[in-house]
Amino acid sequence: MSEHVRFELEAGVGLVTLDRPEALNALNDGILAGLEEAFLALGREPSVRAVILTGAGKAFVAGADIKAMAGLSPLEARAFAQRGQRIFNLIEDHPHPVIAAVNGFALGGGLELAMACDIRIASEAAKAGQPEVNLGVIPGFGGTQRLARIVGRSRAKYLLFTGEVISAQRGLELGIFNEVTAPDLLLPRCRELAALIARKAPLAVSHCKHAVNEGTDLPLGDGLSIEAELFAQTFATADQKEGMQAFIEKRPAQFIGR
Ligand code: CO8
Repeated sequence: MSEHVRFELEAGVGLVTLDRPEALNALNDGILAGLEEAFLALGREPSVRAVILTGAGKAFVAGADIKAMAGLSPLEARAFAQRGQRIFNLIEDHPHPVIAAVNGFALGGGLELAMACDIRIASEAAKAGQPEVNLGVIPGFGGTQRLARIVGRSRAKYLLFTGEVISAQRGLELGIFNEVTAPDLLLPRCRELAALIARKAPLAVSHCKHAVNEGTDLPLGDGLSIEAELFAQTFATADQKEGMQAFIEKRPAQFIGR
C-alpha cells in the first residue's frame, strides 16, 4: 500500500483517505498506485457495502502532480492519462457505491476523481474546477467526458474554457455535488449516508449502479434491456424473497447480500 493512501473498513463501510497533505494530495505515481490497490482490496472484501473517499488536510485533491507532469513527452503524457483513466474507471465500476467526501480543493484530476465516484458530498470549504487551460493542457483523467455528462455540454465547456474555480454552493447548483455540509459534518454525513445504503439489499444497490453506468450511455432501448435483465436477476436472490416477505409481514428486512 502506498504511504500516501490509507484505508480502513468498519461495519461494511470502507474509508479511503488520500494522505499527501504537503502537496495537497496531488496525484503522483504513488497515490495512483495506492488508490488502485485500495479499491481492488475493497472490491475483494465480501463485507463491503459502500466506500467513502476523502483527502487529508485542506484539499480533496489539487490535481495531478504538476511537478511530476512538467517534463513528460507526449507519449508519456498519453500513458499517464490512460493509467489515471483506468484507475478512475475501476472506481466508477467498483461493485459498491463510492461516495466522494470533498473536503477542500477538488481541482483538475481532483474533480475528475470525485466525478468517477457515484455521489459527491462537499464541505462548504470545497472549491472545484478544471483549471488545466491555465497550464496549457486539457483534463486527461476523464474531465471533458464526465463533467459534460454531469452538468451538460454547455456548462462543462464554460468551466473547461475558463478554468473557473467554483464554490461548493455553485457546484451544488450545477449538480456536481449532491449536498453541501458544514466542514465538521462532512465525514459524519458521508458515514450516515453510507450506513443507510449499507442497510439496503446489496445486490440490488450494485445492480442499480450497474444499470445507470451501463445504460445511460446507450440508446434508451438498450438501457431498458439492461435494466430488465438485472431486474430479472434480482428475482434469483434470497434478498428479493426476504425483502418482499418482510413487507408482507410488516417487519424490517434482513438482507444477506445473496
Ligand atoms: N501538483 C503538484 N503540487 C501541488 C499541486 C499540484 N497539482 N497543487 C498544490 N501543490 C503543492 C504546491 O506546489 C505546494 O508545494 P510547495 O510547498 O512545495 O511549494 C503545496 O502543494 C501547497 O500548495 P500552495 O502553496 O499552492 O497552496 P495554496 O493554498 O496557496 O493554493 C491551490 C492552493 C490554489 C490549490 C494551488 O496549490 C494550486 O493552484 N494548485 C494547482 C491546481 C491545479 O492547477 N490543478 C490542476 C492540475 S492539472 C491536472 O490535474 C490534469 C489532470 C489530468 C492529467 C493527465 C494527463 C497527463
